[in-house]
Amino acid sequence: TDVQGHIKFKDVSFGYNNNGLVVLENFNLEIDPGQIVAIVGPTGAGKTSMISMLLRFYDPWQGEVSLDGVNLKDLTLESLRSNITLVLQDSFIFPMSLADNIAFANPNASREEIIKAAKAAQAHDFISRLPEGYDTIASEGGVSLSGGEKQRISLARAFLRNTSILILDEPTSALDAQTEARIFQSLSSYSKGRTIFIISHRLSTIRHADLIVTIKDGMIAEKGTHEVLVNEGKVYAELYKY
Ligand code: DCP
Ligand code: MG
Repeated sequence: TDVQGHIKFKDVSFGYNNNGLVVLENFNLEIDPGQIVAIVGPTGAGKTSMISMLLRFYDPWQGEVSLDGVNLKDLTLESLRSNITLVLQDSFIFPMSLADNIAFANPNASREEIIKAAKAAQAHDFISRLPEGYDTIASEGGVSLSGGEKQRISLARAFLRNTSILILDEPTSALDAQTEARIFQSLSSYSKGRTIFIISHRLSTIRHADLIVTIKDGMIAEKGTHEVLVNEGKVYAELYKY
């Protein structure tokens, strides 16, 4: 069952039970499908915590998070997670061929589909240069990949998974700015009919996002496009200076 990708955080308060501190407070955010939403904020601001609630790794203390108008708590974890793909900074590569790594969640994918996803993730060129290409076995006695190569394999895996909602939590931290910018271009064409969240500390990459949300002290400090936020001269403009 496919979802539209309309996401709403309503009056969400959240913290971790280990210390009782509030991480997000009165957090409100509504996202329409088809948007690339960048989440920006200083380290420790609560960006990863916020997206963790979408997959229900954690639930809000108060308020609710909903998908297409349904409280996440009323969806099965299975249906929720089959509609959301999450890519983290530390990508996991399995000791199998690069093709199988990319097709990990889609074992029936054709080679053409795998290559298309690899191209979108800027992984096709480096894979093609390997003597065994897509049949190269990663790690454990095989080829070991650089951090940036691993990130691109896991991005290709995410593109191939083809879900309505894609969440990228600093998935391009090991890539150079140009490669990251090219991946952002792939994301733009991929975003039609999907909701994409991207967390990145590299603001040059996310400046073309449809919506930029800055989080500070557990709350949304501001939201808008790059141009609007730079002119506002507050949190985003301050981060953008560096
Ligand atoms: N925190 C916690 N227990 C966890 C995870 C986080 O107590 N299991 C705390 C650490 C921070 C706050 O919650 O004070 C927010 O952490 P996030 O990981 O959500 O912060 P960011 O993702 O915004 O930070 P970064 O940019 O460093 O990834
Ligand atoms: Mg984080």
